[in-house]
Amino acid sequence: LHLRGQLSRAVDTGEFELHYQPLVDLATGAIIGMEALVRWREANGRLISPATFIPLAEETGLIVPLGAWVLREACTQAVRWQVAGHPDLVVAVNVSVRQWEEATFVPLVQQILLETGLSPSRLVLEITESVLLSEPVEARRQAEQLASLGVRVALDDYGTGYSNLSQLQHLPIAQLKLDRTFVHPLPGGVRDQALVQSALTLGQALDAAVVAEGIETDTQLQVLRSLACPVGQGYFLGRPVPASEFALQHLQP
Ligand code: G
Ligand code: G
Ligand code: MN
Ligand code: NA
Repeated sequence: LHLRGQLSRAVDTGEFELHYQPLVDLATGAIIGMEALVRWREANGRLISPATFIPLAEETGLIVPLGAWVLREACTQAVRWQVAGHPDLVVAVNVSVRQWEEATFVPLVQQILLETGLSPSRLVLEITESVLLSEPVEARRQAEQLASLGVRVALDDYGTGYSNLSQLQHLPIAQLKLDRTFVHPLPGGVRDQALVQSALTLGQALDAAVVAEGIETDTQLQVLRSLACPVGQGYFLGRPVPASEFALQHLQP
């Protein structure tokens, strides 16, 4: 109850910041973009993880204004970096079910693209399979609207949800983000690699680039490269860090 009040106030006073984690082309090692991850900086300087406050923000509906702030801030930052000499960077933003189901979600995305000047093709919206659960037809229609704007939709935490292949077949997804539970056991055994391979095959069938999440070791990276996984993310490639640090670590000319 106390946290709820603090969260509500924090949305009003803007106590949030975004950290950015690199998305890497595994064949070349080049940075292709970054995922924006929200953090709550309390007045005392303490950082609170989204794992703590996102569920509460979803419950209370505060995720709607918070999510709009995240989207606007991430697009603004992406344009800054593009203008600073990295025109091809894409920015990935997490969208919760509650936001996705707002009737005004697509117009909001359009408005933020217009305001910030970010090219629609440089924005990736990460949704989870849970958006398919309650309103699969509506989810598909909305994903098609976004795709027709040129915005790309990624399926986050792939492999942990309940979507079936026929639902995925009709969803215009540009990226399949393979959950880190499939990356963690690598090199593992034949079965572990076969699961990753099956996600890569599915990605090809759906014309969606597979992003391996949670790469923490060089060995995991090498296995994924040998399997020709196109994109990776994880602590071994770069931790989520504030924008200034991201630029120092990853965007040096
Ligand atoms: O960054 P971290 O691993 O602590 O994030 C924990 C969880 O919070 C992840 O599931 C991540 O997707 C989610 N998350 C991080 N930032 C955002 C955000 O801006 N919006 C939403 N909806 N979820 C986020
Ligand atoms: O649910 P989603 O995939 O958006 O979650 C992203 C979260 O995963 C972020 O909170 C980020 O901090 C976390 N994360 C990113 N890279 C790694 C990693 O290599 N290992 C682990 N355990 N978590 C990671
Ligand atoms: Mn994500
Ligand atoms: Na994930």
